[in-house]
Amino acid sequence: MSEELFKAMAQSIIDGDSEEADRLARLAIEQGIDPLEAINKGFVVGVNHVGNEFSCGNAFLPELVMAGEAMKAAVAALEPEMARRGTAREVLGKVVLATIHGDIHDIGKTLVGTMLSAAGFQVFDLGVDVPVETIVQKAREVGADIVGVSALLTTTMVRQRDVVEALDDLGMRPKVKIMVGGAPVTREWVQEIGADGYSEDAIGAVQVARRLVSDARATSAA
Ligand code: B1M
Repeated sequence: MSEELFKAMAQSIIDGDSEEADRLARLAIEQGIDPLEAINKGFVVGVNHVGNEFSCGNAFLPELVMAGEAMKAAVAALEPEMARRGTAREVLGKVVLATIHGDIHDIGKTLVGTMLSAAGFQVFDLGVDVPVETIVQKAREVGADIVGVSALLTTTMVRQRDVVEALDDLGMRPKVKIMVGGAPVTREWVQEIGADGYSEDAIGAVQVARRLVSDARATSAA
């Protein structure tokens, strides 16, 4: 039963049908399906398909845009349920989160923010296309434990390094930890730029954030 629903979810994204994606997301909640399972086994399968078709030249920008809109509609419908399922209520730490300058992909970043909030982090989501200076200023203003930088393009991923360098130059590290993510980001890239953590998905991002906060507290206590 769920398998059919997951297939329909993927198809709604491929069709760029936001209304259907929203309907199926709400149906999943009614049926007690874990919202993250709906995203990963259903909607993401569709968006990855469209992404692959776009890379091969079989799909074009309008299809990519419509798939993105449908994906956002699905995630927006599932978000309240994801937040409701979060159990930890104490504030685990402060996270300043952004998609880096030049990049307007926000679906994955928003998902990461939702999961971090649900887990008990206080998240300051600065949105998309955010300059390095704005990220750094906000981190200073709120006393962030973690700065999270998302990038979906190989051309914008390089700016994650600028955030690392800016926080280094201002002497804000190692107290402030840096987590990076996004489809092109790899473990090797994280090591190369000297960031503190990385995750391939939103659930992993919560685990990494927990570890980084406990490392930061251990550093300050030493
Ligand atoms: Co864009 N796009 N896009 N796009 N788009 C990609 C990224 C691309 C891989 C498609 C392709 O060619 N196969 C390609 C990049 C190629 C490259 O750089 N190597 C691409 C391109 C080329 C472009 C444009 C340049 C197209 C053009 O204009 N010619 C343009 C760039 C615009 C810009 O940013 N300046 C563009 C535009 C768009 C849309 C606006 C149409 C739309 C975005 C809508 C939106 O976000 N509001 C869009 C979409 C939808 C995609 C794909 C199809 C899907 C992205 C997505 O939402 N995935 C994408 C192909 C793909 O990735 N399959 C593609 C679902 C989401 C849940 O996953 O974002 O990976 P993801 O997030 C995951 C993890 O990465 C991780 O956790 C998330 C949840 O599991 N994660 C983090 C993400 N951030 C994290 C941060 C963390 C930790 C983990 O810590 C801080």
